[in-house]
Amino acid sequence: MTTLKEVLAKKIEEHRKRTTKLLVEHGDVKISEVTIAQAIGGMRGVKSLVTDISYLDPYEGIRFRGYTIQEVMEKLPKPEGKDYPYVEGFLYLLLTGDIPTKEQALEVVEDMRKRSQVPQYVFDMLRALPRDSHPMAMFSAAIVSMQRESVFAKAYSEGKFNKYNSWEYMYEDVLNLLAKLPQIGAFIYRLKYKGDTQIDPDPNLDFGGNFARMMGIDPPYDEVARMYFILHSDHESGNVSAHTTHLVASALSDAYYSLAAGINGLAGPLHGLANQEVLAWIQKFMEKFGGGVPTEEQLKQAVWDTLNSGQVIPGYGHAVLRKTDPRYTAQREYCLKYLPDYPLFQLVSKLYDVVPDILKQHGKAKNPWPNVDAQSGVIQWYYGLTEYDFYTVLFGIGRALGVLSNITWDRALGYPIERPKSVTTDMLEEFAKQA
Ligand code: NMX
Ligand code: MLT
Repeated sequence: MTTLKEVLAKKIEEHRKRTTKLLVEHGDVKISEVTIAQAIGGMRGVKSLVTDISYLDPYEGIRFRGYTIQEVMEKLPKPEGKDYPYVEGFLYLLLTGDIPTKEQALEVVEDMRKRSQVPQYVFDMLRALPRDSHPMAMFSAAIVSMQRESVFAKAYSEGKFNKYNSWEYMYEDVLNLLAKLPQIGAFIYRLKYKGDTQIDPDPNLDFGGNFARMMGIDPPYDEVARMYFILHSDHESGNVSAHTTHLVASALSDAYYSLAAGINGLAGPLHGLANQEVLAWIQKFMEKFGGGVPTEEQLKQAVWDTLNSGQVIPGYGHAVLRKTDPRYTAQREYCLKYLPDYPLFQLVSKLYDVVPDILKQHGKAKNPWPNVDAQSGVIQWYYGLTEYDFYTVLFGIGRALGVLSNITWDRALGYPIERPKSVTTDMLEEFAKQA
């Protein structure tokens, strides 16, 4: 057994007692009430999910297992000579809550390397899809096509499965699946945009390093990959991709079905696809203004034109956050260090100067500040990844780390099938009369 699995098993044993005590001794304590506005309005603010993998404070932003982004980047072990941590060490943190030593992180690197072989039928299936399929549809199809590999589904069908050991089968699926995602993502990229020129992985490289290699993009893109996957990994449990993955897994669907469902949610323009939308929107400006950086006045006009045509400003606003997303700030800091004079970065910075005030004047968005998607495409574009249809696949590889850690814990703690209650409009009207 690896150190990661052993440590996780101990943590699960301890944690089960806390969950049981809460249920048995304090199960009636209220943590939330639901209004009509919340029932109609996307359940905003209703506290009805539990996760310890990450927590989102509206003003501070995300913490992973209690650590801020800066702390994660500082404390986790890093490959020799690199500034950003091993993604594998970050996975150790998400699953266990502990910062691994370099040896422990390297053990996960080795374990994932052994699990990383993508079945040939996945490549064949992807090649058979129409070449104009969206990369997110291809990514989702690749994940679900591997469902036949699920050890969780096999154990269930063989009757080996019980409430206490099911997490171990989920853990195996989760590691097997995660280990393959960089190659699947890079394969889709090179199939779709680089004339089907697959680049093989290098067994000596880590998750981020290998992804950069298989994409065919030189260092420091390996650093960008590590940073990007970590930043996009988790955003507590209520966002569409995390919630969907958890919901589907609650039916005891395996990790392949569950992640594919979450990825399908991430593909929506109000969620992960917003990073592609930001670049598409910015490119339109650039073309309109002859390719140069537009003036502040021109930008203001373009933002108002977008709002007046009934569209949202991509990369701005958030359902929970009420300040600038620290994931935006982390990527902005990268840009300030490595590409401060890059025109696209300057344009994104100018947008940061003008959009919040305009959104405040517009008066609709509860949060006028930028989210993670407003900044991420710029860095990709700078390193030559200009095919912005692909950007949400990058988000998806990162998001898999968080949502798959979550469903491992869902099984460990024996969470039941998720099934909230719905009411009719007549009933809401009746509640309103009685209030
Ligand atoms: N531009 C214009 N209008 C906006 C924006 C924006 N960026 N954000 C919110 N609004 C509008 C929203 O459409 C709604 O209008 P209406 O009452 O006409 O339906 C009103 O403001 C109130 O919405 P909020 O309560 O502030 O936001 P909500 O929680 O419903 O939605 C988002 C959150 C993120 C879906 C929304 O802010 C948005 O559409 N942003 C742009 C898309 C985006 O950047 N998505 C990425 C989110 C992060 N991610 O990576 O997933
Ligand atoms: C996310 O990373 O999932 C997004 O910021 C959306 C959210 O948290 O609702």
